[in-house]
Amino acid sequence: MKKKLAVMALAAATLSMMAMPVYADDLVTVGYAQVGHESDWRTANTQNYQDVFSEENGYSLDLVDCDNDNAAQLEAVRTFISKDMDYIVIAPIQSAGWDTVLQEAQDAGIPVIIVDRMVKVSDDSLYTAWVGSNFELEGKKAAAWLKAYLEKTGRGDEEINIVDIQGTIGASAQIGRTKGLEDACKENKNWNLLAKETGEFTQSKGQEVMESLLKKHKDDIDVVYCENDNEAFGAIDAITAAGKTVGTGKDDILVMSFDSTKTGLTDVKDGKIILDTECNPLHGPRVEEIIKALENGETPEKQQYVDEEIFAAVKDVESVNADGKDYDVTVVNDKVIKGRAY
Ligand code: GZL
Ligand code: ZN
Repeated sequence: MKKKLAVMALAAATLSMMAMPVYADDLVTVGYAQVGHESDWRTANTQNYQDVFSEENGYSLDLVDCDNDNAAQLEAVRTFISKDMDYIVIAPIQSAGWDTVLQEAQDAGIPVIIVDRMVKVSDDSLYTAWVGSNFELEGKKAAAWLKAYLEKTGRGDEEINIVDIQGTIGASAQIGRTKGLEDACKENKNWNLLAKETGEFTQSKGQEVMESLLKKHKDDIDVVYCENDNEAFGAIDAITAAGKTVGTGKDDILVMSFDSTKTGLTDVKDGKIILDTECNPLHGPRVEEIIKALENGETPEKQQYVDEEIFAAVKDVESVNADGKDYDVTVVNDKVIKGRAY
């Protein structure tokens, strides 16, 4: 009887040990220097990292919202270094200016994973891996769609006046999307790029810039190329407030956008945005795979691009070709929006 009691006591003690909360020193500590909270895309990206790098998944996530402020972002990274975090993740507001602090992280022996946008560094051994989007390809896809759409609707030879509401200047997302459009304007002699102005990836700035462009270019604007959905929302408000129409027809201003957030795709379904090129914010799981590989002493892939589609309000163009690859165009309806994760 005594022996049985002893066994039961041991079992109870073992069970209670297993139920013990995971102590901080068991968690993998991750510092994430996040761009800010400027857009719906950014909100989805932040939520995704909080979902993936949770305590129950074995992580302690220190996410700092740097509010689009470069100095604050460098400071956040230096704080992570002083806290000796296991991993540092950076979504760089700007591409430039990273060599020094990345060297400091390397000297401290902390692997750095760059996500979303890219850094321009003298030596890419300064970061361990990168997961993000090919922004120039996004721009090429959007421009290829516009060319096909104009041809399909009998406007292939028409003079087309375009304004570019750019993202945050110096962000690789802005650099790539602007380049995709500029190169297409060089190729298509009848496309005129009337203006490029930053909308900071925000709705309020997008509206402000659109208002000033309408004052300056009056009825001459045919296409507004917004480098993210929040700018497009602002531009649409400005266009309609000026008594003009957005849409898909010859007399409408055609609004193009990037991100393909649910709100953006709702405007596509309603015909207010004619084309929305996806930029996928949900790369938390890819980053977790990289961290798991590093935890196991493996070497992760240096660069990983996320997969991205294109969404249209009209069915005239079924697919586009960019960088030698064909991309199907998805016409947006309620079912498409219901199936979207962000
Ligand atoms: C792109 C990302 C951009 C989004 C914007 O990967 O960096 O920043 O397109 C966000 O919505 O502000
Ligand atoms: Zn703010």
